[in-house]
Amino acid sequence: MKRRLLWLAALFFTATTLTLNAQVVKIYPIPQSIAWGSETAFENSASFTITGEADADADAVNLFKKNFTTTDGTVELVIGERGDAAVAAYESLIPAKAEGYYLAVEKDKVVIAGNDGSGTYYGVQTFTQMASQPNVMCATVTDYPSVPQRGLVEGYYGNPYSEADRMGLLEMFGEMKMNVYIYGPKDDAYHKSKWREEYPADLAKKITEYVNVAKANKIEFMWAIHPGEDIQWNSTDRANIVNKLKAMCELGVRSFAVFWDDLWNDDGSHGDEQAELMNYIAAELKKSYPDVKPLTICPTQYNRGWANSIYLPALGDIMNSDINVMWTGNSVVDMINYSDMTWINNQIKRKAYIWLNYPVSDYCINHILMGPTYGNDLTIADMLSGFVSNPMEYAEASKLSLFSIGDYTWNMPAYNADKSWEAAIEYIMPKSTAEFRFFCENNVDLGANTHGLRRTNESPEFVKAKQQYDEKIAAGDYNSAYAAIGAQFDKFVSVARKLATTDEAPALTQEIEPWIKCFEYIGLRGVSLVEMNNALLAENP
Ligand code: 14T
Repeated sequence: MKRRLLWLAALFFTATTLTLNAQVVKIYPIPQSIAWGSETAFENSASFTITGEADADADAVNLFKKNFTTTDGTVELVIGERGDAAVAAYESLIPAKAEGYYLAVEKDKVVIAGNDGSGTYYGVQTFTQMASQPNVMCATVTDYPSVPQRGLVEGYYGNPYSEADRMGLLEMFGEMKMNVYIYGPKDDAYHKSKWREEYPADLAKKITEYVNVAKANKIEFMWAIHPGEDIQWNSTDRANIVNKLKAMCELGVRSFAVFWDDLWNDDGSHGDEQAELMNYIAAELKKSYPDVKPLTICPTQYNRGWANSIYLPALGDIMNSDINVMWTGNSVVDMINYSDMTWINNQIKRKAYIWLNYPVSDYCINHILMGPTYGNDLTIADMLSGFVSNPMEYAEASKLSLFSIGDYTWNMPAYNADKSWEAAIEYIMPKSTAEFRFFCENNVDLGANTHGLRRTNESPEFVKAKQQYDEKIAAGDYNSAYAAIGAQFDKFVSVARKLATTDEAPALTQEIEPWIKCFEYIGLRGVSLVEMNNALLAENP
């Protein structure tokens, strides 16, 4: 293959050392079904001839050509969607599910047959991971997502992402089969405080770029408007909203959300008006842009703790049944369980669209949330219309949790929070994996905070070393007490220095620099403490 992504190679080598055979590549997100053969199909340096290119999804073909050599090929690639002549023989093997695909790797032949264009594209993504080992093994994959919409909502308070941040996330989403990017930065004036106004030309151009890059990666770029702080419930402001969204359509957007969260002047007394406005917007947009997607609403009462008995049922009764309703769970910051889903779906008479407030850190800004993404129920896939994560204002660091959100939402029953976390660490830092893992395991818990979310297993190695220290001190064995804890402090320092100097993820290193520094200082303080003790023991004044 042309571009050998380091993390893929890293995953491969981990797998080989564990299994002592060169066949198993860990694929993320975990496919619904994968059967490995015992034989090599071809070498990953092979070149391909493509059958079906003219009818196949163009983004899928482009991705294949970007990742593999397709001149003078010896291996045949058969590619296309259900209904295309090239894949007619495989039609019955394609899962009849949106974004599903069938992938077969055989002797000198690869078949990638999507149920639709996204399916074909995802088949190419999976094949790219399979071809990360020198000998590409025979295998059959049947795959499709657990949850229809999977991705993020840029909806935190704080610095909106930069263009580079967003492009990096869109690329990762393509690889992780995530299909929605909801754009709603609280500090983008044209989203919230100046919602009536159109973007100036320079910013408008960027929106179009996001739409296009998202499209090429099979992602829906959903643009959100936040009009609630000063909206007047009259026909002028109705028209203002529709006009603004039409202007966004002119920039290429075809998917919209309306956010009514955190209105400190309204706790949900305008439910009927909101619901009717949603229907009105949908009808008006459809007149001019028939291909506009169903709308999404973030309600004012977006969690159970804030819900009265009137607001949500009104939305459920009044709004068109294809309008998605966002929901954060039992409280603002909460993991989602089965009984919550039953409750909310009953209120809104449709499947809720989860807005997970994790790993967002705007309410605990001196922490960075790098632990496993655990606690969401593994049996709720059929109760959801979508599941998106509200991340930290640090895009690169958030990729750790977002990787697991992708894994969880693609194949929910197979999700393992710890394994997914390990794979994400390797994906982000393919070389300094051990060091990055140590940094992450020491940045897990939020500490005391207004929303009450806590994360377990903070700093496990340090906790153990401290326990040894306490035992040794109690036994009067000061030298080995300080040796036990001193090794941990040394590790903090060396890990911090490695992470600060490695060049494998420069954007991440820059983003988390304050935490890396802090990590080093904590270590250095500990080292000084140990040195002081040694001096005392040596009676060195
Ligand atoms: F829209 C919602 F689903 C939502 O969660 N809104 C905000 C969100 O933008 C923010 O990132 C998140 C975490 O802080 O919580 C919501 O914002 C709040 C919630 C509060 F309870 C802001 C202040 C609060 F007191």
